[in-house]
Amino acid sequence: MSGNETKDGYSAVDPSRRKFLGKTAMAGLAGTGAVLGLTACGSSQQPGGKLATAASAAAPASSSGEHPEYDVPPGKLDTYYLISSGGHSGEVRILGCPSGRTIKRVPVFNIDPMSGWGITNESRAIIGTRPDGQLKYWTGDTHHVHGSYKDGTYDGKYFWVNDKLNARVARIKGDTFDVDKIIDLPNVQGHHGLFPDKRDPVDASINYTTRVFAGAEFHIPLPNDGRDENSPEKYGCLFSCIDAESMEVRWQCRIDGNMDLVATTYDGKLAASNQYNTEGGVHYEDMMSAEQDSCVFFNIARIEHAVAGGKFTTIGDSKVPVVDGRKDANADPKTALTCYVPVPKNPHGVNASPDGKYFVCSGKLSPTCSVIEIDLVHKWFDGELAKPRDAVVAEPNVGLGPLHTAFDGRGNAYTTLFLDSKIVKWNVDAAIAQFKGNTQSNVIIHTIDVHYQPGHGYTSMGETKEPDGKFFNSGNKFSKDRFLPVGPLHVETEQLIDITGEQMKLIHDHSAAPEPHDAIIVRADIIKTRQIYDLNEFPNAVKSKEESTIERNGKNVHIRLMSQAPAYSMREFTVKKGDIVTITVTNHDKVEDLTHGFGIPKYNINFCINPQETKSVTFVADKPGVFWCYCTHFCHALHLEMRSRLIVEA
Ligand code: K7E
Ligand code: RUQ
Ligand code: CUA
Ligand code: CA
Repeated sequence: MSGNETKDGYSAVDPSRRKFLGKTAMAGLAGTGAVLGLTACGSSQQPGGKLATAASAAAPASSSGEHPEYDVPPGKLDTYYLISSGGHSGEVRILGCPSGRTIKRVPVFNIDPMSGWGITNESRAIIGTRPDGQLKYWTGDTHHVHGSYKDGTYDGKYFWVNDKLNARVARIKGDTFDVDKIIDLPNVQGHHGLFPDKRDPVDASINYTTRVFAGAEFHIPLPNDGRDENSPEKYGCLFSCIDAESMEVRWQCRIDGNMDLVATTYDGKLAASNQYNTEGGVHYEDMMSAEQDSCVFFNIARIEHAVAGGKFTTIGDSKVPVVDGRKDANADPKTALTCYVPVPKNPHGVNASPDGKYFVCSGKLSPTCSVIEIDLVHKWFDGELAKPRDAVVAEPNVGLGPLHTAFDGRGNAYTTLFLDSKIVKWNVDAAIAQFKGNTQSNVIIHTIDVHYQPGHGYTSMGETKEPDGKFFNSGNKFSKDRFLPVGPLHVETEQLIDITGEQMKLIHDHSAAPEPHDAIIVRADIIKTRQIYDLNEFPNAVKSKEESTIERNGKNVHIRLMSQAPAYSMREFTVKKGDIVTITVTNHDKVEDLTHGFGIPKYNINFCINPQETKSVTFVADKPGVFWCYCTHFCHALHLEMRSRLIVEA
């Protein structure tokens, strides 16, 4: 399971920095926790922190009038949407950029009493329920949000987000920013990286997203049925391909090692994932024992050809075809489904350059970024490249703890340095020249302090063919002294950086509730949202006063309501104790933003209904009495008066 067949390329690495992260140094550091920057994070007294603070004082002040291009004064709109994951909050957030203002929190894998996500029948059907009626899951961990593509740029139709915790994929509609589908990935734990394809690998007329790829980070026994927990050879990780429209899992590919993040090429032919645990280790010491891990490439057309030709197995109860992408089964490049490109140990992050030429794998435990040329990977698959490592065309030293890389479209890369608490701007062509032996090549252009320990960084439109090189946002894992303290846990920071010039300029800090990972910055004109819903989209809509009725069928009672400011269509409705009650509400208001709520005291029910939308809830009327159902969302001068009585007879 080791990916260490070659060590070439190391000659280009500055030996002093290499030594710093040599095996012995690493083991020592690991013992103190310093390897992950934990000592630095806990204290603002350490030198790195002080330096960083001093530097920030000299940074341009935000909204001071000095930089009108960053100002979003009252009454003006942001020019970008920043669509961000929310980590273990389970949600996705939408911010305005450059202001950093939060515009919407989209409930995804969590429960949200404001919208009723996880409470209404419709949302519960999307999340999925168990036979006993409980939600299947009400926790999640979102890391990576990516949008659907058309002609190499966002089309604003869909956004997908991963759930690392319960191995799911959710789809968010770009017109309403609601989730419309959630699926489970079979035989996977730790679904981490996610990326849509950008065009079809075979059919040139399909220049838009039709697949979404998902990497699995944790090895599990396949099948994971309790029999093989002590048989390492039975453990494996699967790479999954999901149909972008139907959201069905099309196929999975079993690999050697694990997967972390995912990237896709602009030609649609390849997807890749960085691998930090090619060792297949169970403990972290094992996971960092090898000098090299890899970036595994998937040849999509070949995999789908194998699936069509019946060359697959299935695992456990799952019907999803699984092809074999392990090294032993893919020794001949000309038929291989996968290509494992060695990179220095424990890489984190793989990002596609907007010119379509390169993938950059950040080193994490190595101070390097590995630049992989896509054409050379294609050459390997064609049998014309001696070994996968030859696809690495640069490996510049960029600083300590490189995690994620973004691009400005002018040939420069911006890498987050977790341990150094910096963003480093470096030039890709210069790095390639240096790797070829040009010692005069100036790779590093500028570095800037961020506060503190950045994870992801991403640029405006930087993951499309239309990068505009205006903004870079740094998602920092620790804010320490940047905001008023609120107890032991501090809020996270995001820092917006101007990348239009040679030097980066810090624009402003904004707080970010724990815990965003990755985000994308999408030009505002690409997103086309709707003002109101359409009554006809909802099969259970209560369309008129005549349809607003109470229907009884044995113990099942269906109360069909309309809301229209400032009243519900029935002033009271009576049921009997023990009845199974469904309340459906259609909001007949037609004005955008005229949303009503519906809360039932003591029944733990609360949701809101947007203009022309229909939602329903079902509960057992187990408590007799009078319950004032009231509008929980401020809607009208008579909002407080907007109520009805639920009467439960003993
Ligand atoms: Cu680096 Cu989940 Cu994208 Cu977080 S991962 S930082
Ligand atoms: S009342 S306007 Cu609860 Cu003060 Cu709302
Ligand atoms: Cu209706 Cu508040
Ligand atoms: Ca490793």
